[in-house]
Amino acid sequence: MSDRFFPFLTKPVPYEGPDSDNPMAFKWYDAKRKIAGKTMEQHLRFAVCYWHTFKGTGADPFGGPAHERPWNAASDPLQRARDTMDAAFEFFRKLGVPFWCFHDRDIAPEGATVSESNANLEALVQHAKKLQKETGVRLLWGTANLFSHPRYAHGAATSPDPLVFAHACAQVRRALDATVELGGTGYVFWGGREGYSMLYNTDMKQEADQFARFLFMAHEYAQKIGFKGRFFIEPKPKEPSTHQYDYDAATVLGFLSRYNIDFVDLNIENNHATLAGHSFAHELMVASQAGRLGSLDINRGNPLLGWDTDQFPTVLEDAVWAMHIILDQGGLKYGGLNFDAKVRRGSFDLEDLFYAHIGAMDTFARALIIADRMRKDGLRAKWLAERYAGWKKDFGSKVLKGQVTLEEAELYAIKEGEPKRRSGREELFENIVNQYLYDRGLR
Ligand code: XUL
Ligand code: CO
Repeated sequence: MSDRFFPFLTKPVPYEGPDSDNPMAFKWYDAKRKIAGKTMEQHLRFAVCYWHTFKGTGADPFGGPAHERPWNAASDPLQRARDTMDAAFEFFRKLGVPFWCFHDRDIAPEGATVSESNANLEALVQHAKKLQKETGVRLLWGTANLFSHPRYAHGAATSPDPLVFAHACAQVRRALDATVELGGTGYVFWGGREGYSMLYNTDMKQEADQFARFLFMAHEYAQKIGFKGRFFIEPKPKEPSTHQYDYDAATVLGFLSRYNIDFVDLNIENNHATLAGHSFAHELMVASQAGRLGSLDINRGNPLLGWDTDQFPTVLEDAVWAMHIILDQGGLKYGGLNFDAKVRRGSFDLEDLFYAHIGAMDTFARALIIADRMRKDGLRAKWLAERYAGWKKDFGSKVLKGQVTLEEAELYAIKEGEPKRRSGREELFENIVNQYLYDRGLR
């Protein structure tokens, strides 16, 4: 493998441990280190996202592209796509991540017709296949970009125009082909423009029916071509639509049960959780408790800005919650931790791409160590057992078994009198958690 795009790094990023001052080394992520019976690599299943890291330009509503990338030099769009992919695999290998994720239009340019777009995609999928073989890097999940093209202005699967729906089907069909061809274990549906901005011109029930149908059609096709992975819906409350249909985890779970869809799990993103007015932990917990937490997009928002800033995740406590919940549910079988994050407009050096990923991987590796230790010490399990102890015995357990009527419950209340009040101990628990995060020097 060449050093064509990142010549400043001729070897993969090494693990040097928490005392290292080398910015191009891991302090916590030690891929082969075993924690709770599996290696860090197996637990964390890191994936680099293609769109932000290789297609991101630093553009924002106030200014156009600000990042010059050497892989964008060729004038022919297909050559540019191949160069970008070569750069991406050089980066994956040097960073030492096992997986990557893409949208169809990230890896291959849109053509003038559906057939031309399909041919472009197929050419780049074959290139990716070769690079995957050379590097050992695998595909975590694929998806289709159903939001950038002007035809999707009123939505894709939820468009009022069935021909737009057909175009969305065409893209998903080929993106599924690409995912299967590259061995991906997940396929993501992020709502994009599936939502609305005014009710005078929107029939919500009609659009929900369309979206459900779309999922059934995609599922049927995926079965036909031998897809062995899972579908994931990625909730987001707003942006670009004023009201996105996949608002949050609870809304998506409600939609799935309303249409009896059992073949879709959730891909939870931190910044989408905070846009919905939730914490990352809340969304992860809602999905996990329903048995539907499939994958995570790890990034973070900025509490001072109200939009999807997609910053790299560096907040340890968020990461500890994520790893705690993942360990509690026995891991992520089909999904992983995808960096849906971009470097800031002012961070335009190629080195910044490495610093961003290294810091985020270290944050989650450290979180894994801490969450494992908290679980081994039985911290949350003990707190929950004490708090809900009443539901395990006598009256409580009978209620849960459906053996108590409303009148019998009243009799019990009369007989027992006022309940003994118990403190929730929030401040104490915060102190103990802080000891794990900062004081105990867990390594
Ligand atoms: C947009 C977003 C997407 C999805 C994939 O907010 O998160 O990049 O992750 O379409
Ligand atoms: Co995302």
